[in-house]
Amino acid sequence: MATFGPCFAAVLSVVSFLLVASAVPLNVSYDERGIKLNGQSRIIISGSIHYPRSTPEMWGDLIKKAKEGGLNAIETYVFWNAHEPLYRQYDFEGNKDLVRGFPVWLHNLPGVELRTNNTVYQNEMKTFVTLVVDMMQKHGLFAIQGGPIIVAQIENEYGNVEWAYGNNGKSYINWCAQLAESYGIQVPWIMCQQSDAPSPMINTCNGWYCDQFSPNNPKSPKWWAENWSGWFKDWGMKDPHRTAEDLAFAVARFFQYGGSLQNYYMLFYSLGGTNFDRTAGGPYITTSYDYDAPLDEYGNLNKPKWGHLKRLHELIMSMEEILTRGVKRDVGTVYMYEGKQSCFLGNANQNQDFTVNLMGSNYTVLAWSVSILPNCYTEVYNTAKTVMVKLPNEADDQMEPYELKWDWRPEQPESLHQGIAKGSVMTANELLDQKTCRFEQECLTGKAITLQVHTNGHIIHAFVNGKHVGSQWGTGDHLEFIMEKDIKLKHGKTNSISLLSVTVGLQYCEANFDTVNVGIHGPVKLIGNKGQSDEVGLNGMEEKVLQLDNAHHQHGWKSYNLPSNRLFEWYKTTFKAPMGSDPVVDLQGLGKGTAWVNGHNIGRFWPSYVASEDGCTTTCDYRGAYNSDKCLTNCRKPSQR
Ligand SMILES: *[C@@H]1O[C@H](CO)[C@@H](O)[C@H](O)[C@H]1NC(C)=O
Ligand SMILES: *[C@@H]1O[C@H](CO)[C@@H](O)[C@H](O)[C@H]1NC(C)=O
Ligand SMILES: *[C@@H]1O[C@H](CO)[C@@H](O)[C@H](O)[C@H]1NC(C)=O
Ligand SMILES: CC(=O)N[C@H]1CO[C@H](CO)[C@@H](O)[C@@H]1O
Repeated sequence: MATFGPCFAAVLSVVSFLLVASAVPLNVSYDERGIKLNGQSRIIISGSIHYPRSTPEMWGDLIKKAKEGGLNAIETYVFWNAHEPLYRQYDFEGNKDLVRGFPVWLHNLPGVELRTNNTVYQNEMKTFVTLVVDMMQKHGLFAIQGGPIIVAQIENEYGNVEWAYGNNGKSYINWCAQLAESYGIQVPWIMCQQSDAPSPMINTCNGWYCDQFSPNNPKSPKWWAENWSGWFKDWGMKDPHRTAEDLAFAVARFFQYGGSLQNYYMLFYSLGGTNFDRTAGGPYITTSYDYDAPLDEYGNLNKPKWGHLKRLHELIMSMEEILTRGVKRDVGTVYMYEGKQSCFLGNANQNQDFTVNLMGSNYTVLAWSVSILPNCYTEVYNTAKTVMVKLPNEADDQMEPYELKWDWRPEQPESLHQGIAKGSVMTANELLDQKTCRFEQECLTGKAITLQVHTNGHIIHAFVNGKHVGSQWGTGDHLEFIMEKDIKLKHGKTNSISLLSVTVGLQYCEANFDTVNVGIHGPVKLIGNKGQSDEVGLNGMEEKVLQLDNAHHQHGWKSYNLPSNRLFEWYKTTFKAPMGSDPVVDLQGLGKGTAWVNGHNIGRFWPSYVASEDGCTTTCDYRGAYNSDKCLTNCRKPSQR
């Protein structure tokens, strides 16, 4: 996964913006050293905040915390799927509960091929990007209009998949560049992970470390669009953890070697880091999108990472003039400007500390660290020397836990036939791509046989004549699997086999990702097929059993004989909101499902799926190149509660 990067972003974002607060018109330009605002070189330290995965009430606090943490810009994607859920039906209000990815209608347009030299696709992309650019312009949001947008991005990490499209890919990227330029919005346009970015598009780096990166055009500045502050988490996987020391090392080295704009991905993934409803970061990615970021899923400071980076940001900012205008000497060690000098001492050896002689004095630079000496004499910061911060006692804030009283009702009272949503039935004589549906096979046979189902994931529940016969699911590494169950059929009678296929996030990344089928792709080994029907959703959702205030939907709930370990049950409870500003729902004890609070779908839960027991560490060495398998914790525990 690491080689492709977090390209779940790739398919979603068409344009991304960096924001700084300003009220007067700003002329944004750049040279090889960096961005210039009204002709003055600036350092930009930015964080990613994605609006659809949070509530607007949280935004102010998050931006404030970003600023307190020493950032001076915010980056966000614009989510095509959220804003155009249906063809030509735009929605720019509130946050939407959509499957992440291009809008599904796009995939269904006749003759379309996504992200390549295809006129059907290009017309749609142009329509949408133009809509967004016009909207920004209308509200005066570009810097030249006195607004906060200083950088825009077109496409995302296309360089990773371009090879698969051959000459058409190249031609597409040139078309993207022309489209971007055609708007004349007077902010620099970037393309991240695009080593052949056509001028004046600025190719930027995404990755764990970007110090050795150089843009393809010598006139482009060195920008780091996605510095991965951690890594995402899969269901059933352990917790990845990137240390504050290593993250600070990567950031300091980037600036040491002449970087001038960098963006944390994610400072805070999507304001709360939560994939609400049926959205997901990609196949099998958890509801939580914490990313081990400096601000955690709930917007709380992730210490000591937060404080350690805040000090670094403030220091880098204080050296802004010398870093953006100074003369560089000794491969990034010394920066000199107007008689002043600043120094960086870096040590990328992961085992040995080095003693460096700088202007007559000896300095010890710890392994895998960078020391910053703003006046070249006094070390004021070293990336490996974190200041430990004692966490406030969270328990003080909390109410005494008390037992909740639950009501329940079954999803399928008699048989699965009646239990599925009736409003959305399709029939076909072949297996369909089941991006979100259930399908059922009717067969006419009379003996005990083995049911064999080949599926592309992610979860299968099998029923024979309305009775559950088994369930199976893939793991993060093996989403495709074959389910085999010995079943008994009724002799001489019509038997029904129902397979409920569940997906946990769709493909987002590889070339032609939209053509990857999801769910049961077959063969389903049974003879005498009489067609199938595909149906979407659950009865309870159709009936809006979740609307607590609707008396009409109160019937059917029981408060006695609470069932556990059973499939297809609805559970509900009412409770007093706990004290404190950030209450958290802990669904430990439940199996797998989706939860609503006051009618809002807060996403999937799956605490019964625990991570395997090996591979965790109790200590974490920050030294050495980070990857997503390093410093894992949470073995034998649910990946998310
Ligand atoms: C913007 O700044 C650049 C670089 O300083 C300069 O070349 C250009 O003329 C300025 N444009 C406007 C419209 O002021
Ligand atoms: C791109 O598409 C256009 C129109 O369909 C076609 O004329 C052109 O040859 C294509 N470019 C490449 C490189 O295949
Ligand atoms: C610095 O270290 C070198 C090598 O160990 C030593 O010869 C020199 O005397 C030291 N200089 C100072 C100022 O301590
Ligand atoms: C995962 C990833 O994209 N890593 C890249 C980080 O940056 C370095 C230097 O530019 C690249 O070589 C890596 O491929």
